[in-house]
Amino acid sequence: MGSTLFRTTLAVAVTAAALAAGQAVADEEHPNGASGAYHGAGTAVEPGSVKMVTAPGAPDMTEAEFARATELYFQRCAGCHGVLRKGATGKPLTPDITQPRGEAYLSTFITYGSPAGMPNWGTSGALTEEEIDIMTRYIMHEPPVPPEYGMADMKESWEVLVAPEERPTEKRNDLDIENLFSVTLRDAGQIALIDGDSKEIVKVLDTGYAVHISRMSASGRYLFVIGRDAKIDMIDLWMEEPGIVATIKVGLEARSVETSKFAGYEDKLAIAGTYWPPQYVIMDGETLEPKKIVGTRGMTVDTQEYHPEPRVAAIVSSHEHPEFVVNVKETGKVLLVNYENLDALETVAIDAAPYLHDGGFDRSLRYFLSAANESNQIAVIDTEDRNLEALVDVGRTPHPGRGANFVDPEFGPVWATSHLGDNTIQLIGTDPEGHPEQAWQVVRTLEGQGGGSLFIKTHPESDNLYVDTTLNPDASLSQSVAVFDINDLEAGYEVLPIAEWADLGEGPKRVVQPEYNRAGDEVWFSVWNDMDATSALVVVDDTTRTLKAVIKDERLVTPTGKFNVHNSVHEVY
Ligand code: DHE
Repeated sequence: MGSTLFRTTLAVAVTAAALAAGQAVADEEHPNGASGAYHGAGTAVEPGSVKMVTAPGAPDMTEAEFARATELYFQRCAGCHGVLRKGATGKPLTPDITQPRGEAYLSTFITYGSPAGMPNWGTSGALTEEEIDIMTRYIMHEPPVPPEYGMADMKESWEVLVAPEERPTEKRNDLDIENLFSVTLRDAGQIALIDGDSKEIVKVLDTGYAVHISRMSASGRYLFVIGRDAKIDMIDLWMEEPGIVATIKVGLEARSVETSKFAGYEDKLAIAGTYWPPQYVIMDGETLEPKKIVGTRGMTVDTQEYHPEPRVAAIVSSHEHPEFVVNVKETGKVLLVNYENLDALETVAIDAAPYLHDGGFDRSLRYFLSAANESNQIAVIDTEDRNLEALVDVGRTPHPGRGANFVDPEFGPVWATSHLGDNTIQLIGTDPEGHPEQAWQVVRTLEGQGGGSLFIKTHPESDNLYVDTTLNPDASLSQSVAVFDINDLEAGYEVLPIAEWADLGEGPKRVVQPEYNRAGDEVWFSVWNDMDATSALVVVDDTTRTLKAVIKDERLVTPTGKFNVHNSVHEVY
């Protein structure tokens, strides 16, 4: 697997949403920087795995040119336009569309970009004239199709390093597991386990490439980590020294992993969704043995056209039924996958809206609220009645992470999202019984620091609501966070200069993803710097909103997501 793919990400990155909102996120100063790694980042699919396909009517290309173009496309274009060029954040680029446009038009477009979000690959110097010429001709040919990845491939990659019967029957270390944090070290392909009390790094473990998220088993014993290369590592936190007990590669590219949480199924099953191939796999929760693979290709909810590459985005575990809740991005469907009988799988496919991305539960754990970020909507799924409860119109490109649950002084229980494409934070009523008038309505819109927000967070013990602005082009915003008092929301926000507190040297120093400790009296932020620069974690005292600690260590390479064990197990956000 070419690990250089992600490390040589976009020389110029533009988030479509931010651009559309008039906020160019050109990353000229940091060609390999943090924002470049977000939208439109390269795919982990190996370019060498595809065969050359030519299309009648397209200009000639040599095999070497085709191979070079495939590499460039997978690195720089597939994240937005899709591996099969059917369109995602970016427009479709299939030969029926590109050939009528002609070479001159396409090459100009690639060179200069567009206000709708296409980067100016030529004028920024990211692609040479020769590369633009190759890319122009390449996109007039048929898109090459990467290989499928099925049971035989998964079984071949699957390894149980410590069999369940050889694992401890009780916790064998004196770690306070409930307050342990799993921290993504993105570009190192590692996670760091950090003790929440002492702030010491307990262990750094090698995981998948451009590692993405961590999720917990229901018991809080097993930690699952997934890389963009679709490698899952299962870590046993009970061992004397927490370590990897099983591993598997479930596809060529992935983002999500989850475990069964319904009563009676705790720690029994795991599930992972892949971007390529577009499918999900259900695995044994103790060994990762793959049990059932299901494809997600099918019709979209809006135009009801076939989509060959509907990627699996967020997956959560229902607390109402023995089901996984699976977001299928491009088709806009939420699948409720019942795991009681894997030989006769029952699935409810709920039409929501494109493109489903991330989301979380409301505080009752009955409703799953998910961003449909191309539709500027939040889809509300009732996991008890198994249907779509509402589609709520919100701001531009909602990106909540798992969102934030709290009680609005006027409107009662709400769940909140921030946005990539505008500066608003919107609060949606989530209490149909106690506050029926407000349920599934935007009850309040707050003005935050700016667009480019990725994550928002609070805690039941806290009065604060934190909003990052990680991808805002203004460094003073991307390096700080806004904090609102949830008892006095209209008073506006205070700005905490997180990156300044970290006192690092050069680099983008983007502040990303607030995460609370178990008690809810500290909030941790990552100060995400380039791979060759110093990064840090900043811990804020939640009561005083002042700096409590800076965790700096040469092992903390490109820290991004942080997952507190207790909060992940109990969906505290
Ligand atoms: Fe993520 C969650 C996809 C880029 C940090 N990210 C998710 C989820 C999806 C997703 C589908 C929900 C998983 C779930 O709940 O099961 N992320 C993608 C992308 O497709 C995208 C836009 C581009 C890419 O090429 O990967 C992308 N993500 C990023 C980043 O660049 C971030 C900021 C830094 C990094 O580590 O890569 C990033 N994503 C995160 C984090 C979460 C996440 C920290 C979990 C948030 C949480 O609180 O649960």
